[in-house]
Amino acid sequence: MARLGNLLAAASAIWLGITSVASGATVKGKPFPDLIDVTIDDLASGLSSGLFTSVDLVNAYVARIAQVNPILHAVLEVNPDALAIAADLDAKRAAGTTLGPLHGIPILLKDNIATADKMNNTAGSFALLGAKVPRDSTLVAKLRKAGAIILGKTNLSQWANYRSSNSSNGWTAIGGQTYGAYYPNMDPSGSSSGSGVSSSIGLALAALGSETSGSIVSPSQKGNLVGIKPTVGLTSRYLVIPISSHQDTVGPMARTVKDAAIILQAIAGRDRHDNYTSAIPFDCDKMPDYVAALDANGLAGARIGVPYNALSANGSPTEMAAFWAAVKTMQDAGATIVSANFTVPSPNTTSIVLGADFVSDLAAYLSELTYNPNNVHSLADVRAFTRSFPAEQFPDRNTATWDAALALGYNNTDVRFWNDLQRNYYFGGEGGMLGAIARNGLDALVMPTSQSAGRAAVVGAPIVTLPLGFYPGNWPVTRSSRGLVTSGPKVPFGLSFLGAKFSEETLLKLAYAYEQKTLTRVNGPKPYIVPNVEIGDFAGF
Ligand SMILES: *[C@@H]1O[C@H](CO)[C@@H](O)[C@H](O)[C@H]1NC(C)=O
Ligand SMILES: *[C@@H]1O[C@H](CO)[C@@H](O)[C@H](O)[C@H]1NC(C)=O
Ligand SMILES: *[C@@H]1O[C@H](CO)[C@@H](O)[C@H](O)[C@H]1NC(C)=O
Ligand SMILES: *[C@@H]1O[C@H](CO)[C@@H](O)[C@H](O)[C@H]1NC(C)=O
Ligand SMILES: *[C@@H]1O[C@H](CO)[C@@H](O)[C@H](O)[C@H]1NC(C)=O
Ligand SMILES: *[C@@H]1O[C@H](CO)[C@@H](O)[C@H](O)[C@H]1NC(C)=O
Ligand SMILES: CC(=O)N[C@H]1CO[C@H](CO)[C@@H](O)[C@@H]1O
Repeated sequence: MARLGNLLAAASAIWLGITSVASGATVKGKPFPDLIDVTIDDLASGLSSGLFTSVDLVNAYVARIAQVNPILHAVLEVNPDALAIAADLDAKRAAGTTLGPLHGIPILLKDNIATADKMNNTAGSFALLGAKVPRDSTLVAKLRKAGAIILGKTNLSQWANYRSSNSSNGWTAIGGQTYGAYYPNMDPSGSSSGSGVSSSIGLALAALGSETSGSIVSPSQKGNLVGIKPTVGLTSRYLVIPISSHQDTVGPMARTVKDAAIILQAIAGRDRHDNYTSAIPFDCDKMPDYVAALDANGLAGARIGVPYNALSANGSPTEMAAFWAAVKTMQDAGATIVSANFTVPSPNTTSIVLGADFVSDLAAYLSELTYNPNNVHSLADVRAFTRSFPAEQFPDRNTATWDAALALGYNNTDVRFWNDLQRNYYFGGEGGMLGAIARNGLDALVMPTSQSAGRAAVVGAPIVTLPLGFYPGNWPVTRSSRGLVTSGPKVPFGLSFLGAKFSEETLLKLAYAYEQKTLTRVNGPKPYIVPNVEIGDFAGF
């Protein structure tokens, strides 16, 4: 039973704008980490020792969502079956069965990853509200098999930021505007906005996001998080609302490298429903062990490249100073730092690949629906719906991205698409990061996360981002066109390790070593808004 007084006190503290960081939390009198800091290992040991149950955990997370969602709009839906699933997993555990490393652990999903249950999968659009899929997305099936509780769906930039040229990060017609937790009215970045915010303040253990170009790494950095943007094809996209089959990928957004690695392990692997997964170079039953790869001394002997000529001359001096300090930290930890310039320092990244893919890939997703309440079968249908449905806020938020995709007049089966795709592969490959890695025999490249996404995106290569630093407490506030705070006091930024395709094991090893040396997240400033309901408010009553 929730302690109502406690909940109300917490809610009013938040309304008054008081930072309410709980500390020294206990469960049944025993010290236990706050849910903003808790790890999978912490939860697994609390669950297996009987300190609390998954039902307690779901109750605590649902109460936390209720505390902050009226302000942050990070969560779109809570799974109405979450408590029943938790009770079932508690019963299995009591009977001696654990399904896997995520047994009884609540995870949130970006609202473009479909589940065959009572929840919707909308990309934040009323066009898809009420639509049904034939089965769980492969990712979700794998999470359930590992024992995870799908706690709910997170808000996002609508259509994963593939609709409008003048919308805002984290806005959807269904969920409204998501805000980041490190400063009032903060731009959460996107498009996995709600996943980043939820993971940053512990509305679940972690969340999944998706990335076409920057949509995991960018909101991860704004949430002071570890984000893995896997190689395209390492994780299945079946029944994930697409932008681009050539660039889309799904990965974890978590608070520690180890938690992110555990979740990646659960979701990686081949899927006959997604042909790109057949590029996985490992034997089916011999996927890498991403958790065993973690090594606190993993930087010793590593060759790390810095693409000097691809770093932006306009990069923030605060971020760049932190970046060069991080490079020095890696060197001090035994890494060899190599100058690894790109042969094409600033490519023309104007490309029709996403637009042409979207025309084909969206139609393919819609054709999978077993119930399609608004009868949308193509991009043209979705565009017509959006422009005529008032809550979609057209024309204040336009459909310029779709207008351009449709104006192409062709899709990704056309030879003109092939030309552009090859050009992209050159910019990301020989002319960009993959060429620099191969020529210099590197384990990874490093870049500030705000500059890392584009080159990896066009070639489907992986990135692991983790906390690098924060803007100083007296930093002036800057705002985007719709008034969101884009930078300001204590707003976090990240460091990216970029690697060859399917090199996640190496990237995670390096990121873990850097994390353990620096502990930037735990030592840094806390969000301005943190729910203060903890497991102890539920366990033992
Ligand atoms: C999904 O959308 C339908 C239609 O609006 C709504 O009735 C239902 O409550 C939603 N599901 C959840 C879990 O919120
Ligand atoms: C995968 O490729 C095969 C052969 O090209 C094709 O028949 C099949 O439809 C593809 N499957 C998907 C899910 O795209
Ligand atoms: C790499 O690029 C930087 C910046 O453009 C330049 O100063 C440096 O000389 C280049 N290094 C090599 C080895 O070409
Ligand atoms: C950039 O690429 C696009 C797409 O191929 C092309 O239309 C445009 O002319 C190019 N721009 C420049 C400056 O080369
Ligand atoms: C893609 O283009 C081909 C060739 O014009 C066409 O036959 C096909 O219907 C198009 N597919 C979609 C989803 O628009
Ligand atoms: C967004 O763009 C459309 C035109 O494409 C315009 O009508 C609308 O006013 C713009 N909204 C804002 C807030 O600028
Ligand atoms: C779970 C939850 O709080 N959902 C909310 C998402 O945002 C919309 C619009 O702001 C609310 O109506 C929902 O209640």
